[in-house]
Order: sequence, then structure tokens, then C-alpha cells
Amino acid sequence: MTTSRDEQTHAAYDFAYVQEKWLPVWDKLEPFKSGRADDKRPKKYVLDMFPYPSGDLHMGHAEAYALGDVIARYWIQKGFNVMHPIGWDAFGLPAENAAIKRNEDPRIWTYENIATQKASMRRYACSFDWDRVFNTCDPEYYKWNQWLFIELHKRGLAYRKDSAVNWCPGCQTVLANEQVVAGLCERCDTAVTKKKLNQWYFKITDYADRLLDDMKELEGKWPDKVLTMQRNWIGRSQGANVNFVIEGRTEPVTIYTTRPDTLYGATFMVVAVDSELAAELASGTPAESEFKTYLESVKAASDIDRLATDRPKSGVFLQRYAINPVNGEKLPIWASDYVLADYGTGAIMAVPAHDQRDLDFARAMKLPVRVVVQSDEEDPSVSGVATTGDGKMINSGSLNGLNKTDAITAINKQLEADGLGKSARNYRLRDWLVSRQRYWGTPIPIVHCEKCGEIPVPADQLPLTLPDAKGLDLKPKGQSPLAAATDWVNTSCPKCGAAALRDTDTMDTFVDSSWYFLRYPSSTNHNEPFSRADIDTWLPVDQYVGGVTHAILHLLYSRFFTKVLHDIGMLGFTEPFTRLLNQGMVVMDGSAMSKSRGNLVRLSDELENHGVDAIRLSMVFSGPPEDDVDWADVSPSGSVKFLSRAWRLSGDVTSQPGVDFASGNIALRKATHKALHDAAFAVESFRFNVAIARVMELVNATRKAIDSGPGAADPAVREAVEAIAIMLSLVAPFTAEEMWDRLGHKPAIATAGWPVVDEKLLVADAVEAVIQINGKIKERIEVPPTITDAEIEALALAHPTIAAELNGATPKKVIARAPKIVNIVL
Ligand code: ANZ
Ligand code: ZN
Repeated sequence: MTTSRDEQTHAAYDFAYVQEKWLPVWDKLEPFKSGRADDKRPKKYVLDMFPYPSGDLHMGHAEAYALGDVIARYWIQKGFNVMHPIGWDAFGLPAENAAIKRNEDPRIWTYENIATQKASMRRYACSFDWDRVFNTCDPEYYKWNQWLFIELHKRGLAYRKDSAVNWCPGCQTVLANEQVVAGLCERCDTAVTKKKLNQWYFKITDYADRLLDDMKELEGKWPDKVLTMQRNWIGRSQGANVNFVIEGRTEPVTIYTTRPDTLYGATFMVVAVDSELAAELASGTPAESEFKTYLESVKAASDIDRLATDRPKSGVFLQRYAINPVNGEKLPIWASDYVLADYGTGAIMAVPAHDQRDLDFARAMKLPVRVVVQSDEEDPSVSGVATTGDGKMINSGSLNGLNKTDAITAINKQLEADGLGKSARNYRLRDWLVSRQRYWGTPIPIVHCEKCGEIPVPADQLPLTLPDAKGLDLKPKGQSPLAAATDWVNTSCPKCGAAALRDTDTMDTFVDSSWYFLRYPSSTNHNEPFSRADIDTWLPVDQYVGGVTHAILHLLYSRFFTKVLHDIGMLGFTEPFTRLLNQGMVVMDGSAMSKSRGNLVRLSDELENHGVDAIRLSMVFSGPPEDDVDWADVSPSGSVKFLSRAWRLSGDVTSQPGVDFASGNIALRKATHKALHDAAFAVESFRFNVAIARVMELVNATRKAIDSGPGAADPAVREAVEAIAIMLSLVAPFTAEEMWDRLGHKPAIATAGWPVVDEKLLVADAVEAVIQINGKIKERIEVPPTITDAEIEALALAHPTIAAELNGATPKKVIARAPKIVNIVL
């Protein structure tokens, strides 16, 4: 067995040594500092979702930050002024829970973890601009949450109301609808119940239409999946409100329907069991006690359960009747849990023939079913399946014979003319519940005065800092721990000076993360949340990178805040993130990594065993970034091998830096320029794995050129190896820097610049052309791609095969289409 020359010449690639060597050099050079005032380069704002300081970095972080780095480092190499900042999303329950367990201040746990993660990010060679760091639990940051709250309050966009809210008995706090997953608390998996409480809300529903309509701007730039999730979450539906007279009641009841065309098919009415209307209708009827028992029994069910089509239907007949406004029919009124109290009007007309839940209910309660849309589907009373297709209206008076769209228009017109209803819109989106009964968050900057009401804390008293955790019992108990800090709670009214009480709730941590991206450019400015000049320089974010788990809440709230701040006049744009990339998860053997499953891979072990570059490379090379990375299928040792092959090349080059590449071997030069071109295209279209594949091919071609081609001294070899180092700098910064050094260049390679691709070298050497006689292929020839029609025609006629075929005859016509085809007509 022979060993190749480079293996004999050079010592083995030592990643640990290389890592230790370059970190302190980079610390000094700070290649990722962004945005000095005189910077003339065009800007790019590349943002990774900031981490929660839950402990040290894990495999998921390693993937996310490797991907964000490829993008940031690429744009730097392409000559952009890149801002790639990082900070910490540092408030929240885990810190509080850890603090309770260890009986210490949540601050300590939080800042310790931040320090750990920060050190790990440095070792992982993240291309962050460390001058812009902040943590959301710093009073200098949350001061601006409070400022923002007050701005919203001024405009009526922050308000308090009593309502039945989601309550987690485990965390002893309220949850936003978004934080209830399949009826369970997102944090602790306890079944969520309803509780009537007075809570703070942000009026995101005022922005529902804009949040929906502005998504047009994001199409093709955000993943379709995310746009769909946002659309569904906002859930705009177009329909009509229709008034039904109730026997024995003066006021009619308004129902909301998306299918006013089916009005003649209504056979009963259903009101939400937990609505005030239901209680009122039941009161004094023989059904009252049955109703009350039923109401108790459904209290624990979540909205999602209630709406589920596969849930057995239940309800109580209230012994009351509504009159169908179009045909005067008497419809029995039922109370059921499948109608929600806070959607639409909390009351529906049931059309069992054309609505599945109504049909299930009708079948369970033996209520009539009447088809009013004749489609080619099976009769619903036989099949048990409601028909939803279009067709001709039947059993529908004046609507008979119309199709669905025309029937909707006609009935809406008629209802409106008769004053019986009008077209209406509804949204699934609810206002954002922002108050939490926990300690570790931003205190709500409101003072409650008996005389003056809710008075904001004056701006010059911000930040309103958290009281010391010492002496406070942080254990969940249904009331905010801040309530026990009496010295802090008791204050005077900023308006009248009388004794008053501070609000004791803290803000949902989603408030912190819904505007943090505006803060980075101005992170050291303590006079305002951000300066307009900084905003105009840097925002919107050009590229946002993060997990799909934030596809609804975080992105929707960020879009909402952006629009509000735009309306206040502080921003010149209405969408915060121009492009979005969602990375997949890192899994093991097909399932999420977790301690309890015993398939947790420790990032520190992987880094120890294979080095930073190989782990980064493995993450990026494993497949398209949107896909999950299955660590069981990844080969970090394969990555190490590849990196050593690349590194060896740099030791083989014998020409000097600055040598004129133009005189180099043309085949290798072409391979180099093609790789640079293709890798750039791949990176810009988020196909980082493809970019790496191109680098691997070039490494092979260069190895061949050194060992058996033009040799190590050829300038094309230096050109190739320099290009390899620069392309590798996006994923394997240590190896790349070491190669750059061995090639005789100064650090940092991160700012060396992407080599200019020579378009001439991208042209293929030869292409195949066909020669036809009377449309039949007679010959194939190789021609330069730049050949002209006249040249290719001459070549064709002179070809021996063709000359023999023609045998002296003069063609009637010759059609040449360079460089592809010549057709000779005889
Ligand atoms: C009659 C009808 C006939 C309906 C038909 C549908 C099909 P989206 O699109 O989600 O807005 N609905 C109205 N309010 C409700 C509530 N509070 N709880 C549960 N369901 C409610 O759906 C609106 C439709 O859902 C409405 O249109 C109503 O049923 C029902 F062939 O009215 B429909
Ligand atoms: Zn007062």
C-alpha cells in the first residue's frame, strides 16, 4: 500500500490545536463588528432567533447557529456590511422554577447560564457582533418593554378586562390561547382549565386584517407553511349575521354563519352552553336544572376539544323556539358545547344537511335534516356525511335554482333590505393576553389609584425594576409573588399623589421577543428604545433564521408590534422580516432528543471528539436546512476526513501569494470558477449542502491536479486552494483560517472577500451539434459554444460523412442554428 505524497509531507490535521490557535487572534481582530458610521458597503441584517438561557448550548443551537453563520459569513465575503447580532431571551418560567428549587434569585441562574452559552458560542466561532449584546432581563432593556406598554395603553391597545381565561393549575398562571397545546399547558403539560380573571390584553385584533393582507409581501420569501399557519391562526371568515326572533323574548338573537345560502335548511338553533344567552334562555324553563348540570360538566373542556368533529355530541333542549326569518319555521333551541361562546355571536343556526357537526348533533338528538343544496353527493341523512359541494338550491323559496355564490349574494341582499341581517366578518384571532402572575418578567408599569384609575408610571421613573427576590416566596400560588413585596407595591398615585398600589403582574415573555430585533442597532442607546437613524440604516431584517416552533406566536406578535410602531411613526416599514428560513430539528434515530428517551447527544462531547468545524460541517451538509438532521445518519468523522484533505492541499501549494492565476491550467481554473459560481447560487437559495458538495468536488479535482496533473506549482492550484479556503470559511472557519495562513495570507479569512467569478471561464469547452439531411440525423460533432451560424454551416458541409452523402449535389437549402443543429435540405 502506498501513501500519497501529502500524507508523507505533512503532519496530521490537528483540529484542537487549530481551534486554540485562532480564537485569540479573532478576539483581537473582531472581524464581525458591524456598521461603523463611515461604512460604505451595502447593509445586510442577518438575524438568528435569540436563545433562552436554559443551560449550555445543545445540538439544536449548534445547527441553528451553523446555518445562520453560513448566511452571515457569505454576505460578508460578498462585500456587505453585515450585522449579525445575538442576545438572550432571558425572562421566563424555567429560571423561576430553577430558583425555587435551589432557593436562590432567578437572576443568578439566568446570568450564569448566559455566561456559559456566551463562552460556548465563542468557541463555536459564531460570527456574532459581540458589541450589540443585551439580555431581555436587563433593566436597560425591559425599561423599553414598559415604555412600549405605556404607548399601547395610551392608544387603547393595552387594556384590562374580565374574562374566562386559560389557567394552568401547574404553573398557577394564565396562558395565552397560543400557549395551550391540545388542551395542555405548553410548559408543563398540565390540563388547562378556565378561570374568570381580570387581565391585561394587547388589542392585536385591531390589526387582524393588516396582519393577513400584508402577507402578500412575504409570499415566496417566507416558507409557505408558515404563511398558512399564520393565516389559519388569524382565521378570517366571511359570512353574515342573521337575526332570529325568539318566542317570549323581545330582542332577537343574532347568529353568525358563513353559509347564509343554507338558511332554508336550518332545522334548529344552538347556543354556546357557557354563554350568557344560554343561561338566560334556560332560566325559568323546565330544562333549567338539566342545563346547569350540563354546564358544569363541560367546564374543563378546551376550545379545541369542543370543536373536534369526532367528539360525541351532547346538549340540552332549552324548551324555547326561534323563528326562521325567511320561512317563519319554529326552530327548537339547544345549548351545546360545540358552539363556542366567544366566536361569532355564540349562537348558530344549525344546518345538518351541510354542516358535519350539526349533522352529528341532529343524528344524536333525532332532529330533522333538510337538504337545500342539490349536489352529486349522497343524501346526508343516509350517509351520515354532510354535503358541502356546490349545486343548485332546492327547498329554498326564491333561492331555488341558484348556485352557491349567487344564492349568498341574493340572500344577503334580501336580508339587508328587510333589516334581518347583514354580511359580516369573523376572526379566530383573539386579543393577546399579556399579564402573568409570576415574578421573573417585566413589571407592568401601571399604578392603580382609587380615584384616578389606571395611571402609567411616568417615563422618568422607568425602568420600574423588579423588587429584590430575596424574601419573596416565588412558589406558584395563583397570585403574583410581587404582591407580597409590600414596600414595592405600596406607592403613591403619579397623578393625584394619594396612596395607590402598583400592578403586581408581569408581562408575558413574548413581549420581550416581539421587538428585540429593533434594539440591536441601538443597543447601547439608553435614551430611547431605538433611534430612527439606526432603524433606517439596518431594518427591516434581511434574513431571519430560526425554528418553525415560532411560526405562529413569535412571528405574529413581532409583525403586530412592527405595525403598531409604524403607526406611532417610529418605523418606516410594516413587515419586520424580509426573508425567513426555518431550520429543522436535530433528532436521533428519528425522534426528538431527550434525556428521558435516553437518546440525548451532548454537543460538548461531539465538539471534543470531532472538533467545531466537523460538527458545523456535518450539520450543514446533512441535507436541506428545513429538514431534520438525524444525528444517527451523520458522519462527523467523515467530515473530519474531508477537512483534513482540504487542509493538506494548502500545504502542497508551492507558488507564491499574488501569483498571476491567468497563466494557470485552464481545466482546473474552470473547475474553480464553476465551483465559486455554483456555491454562491446554492447559498443564496439556502442549499448549503449543495454548496459543500461543490467544494468537495473541487477538493478532489485539485488533489488530482497536484498529484497527476499540472503539479503543485501551477498557479491554478493556488487559485483553487484559495477558493476552497474561502468557501470553507462559511462552515469550517478554523480549518479555513489555517489554510489561509499556510497559503501565506494574513487573518482573518472571514473578510478576505469572495473571489470574482470570471464569466469567460464558466463557458463550457464544447457542445454537441447534430447535422441532419432532410431532417434525419447523419452526424454529431463537437463545436465551441460560441460558434456562429456561418461557421457551423461550413463545418457541416466539409464533414467527410456529409460530403460523401451529398456526393457532389448542391443542397436546396441549409438551415443552421448554432451551436445546436445544421439541417441540409436536398
Ligand atoms: C350555518 C352553516 C351551514 C354553517 C353550513 C356552516 C356550513 P368559520 O369559517 O370557522 O368562521 N359557527 C358560527 N359561530 C360558531 C361558534 N361560536 N361556535 C362554533 N361554530 C360556530 O365557521 C363559521 C361557521 O361555523 C358558521 O357557519 C357556523 O355554522 C359555525 F352548511 O352556519 B355555519
Ligand atoms: Zn390618583
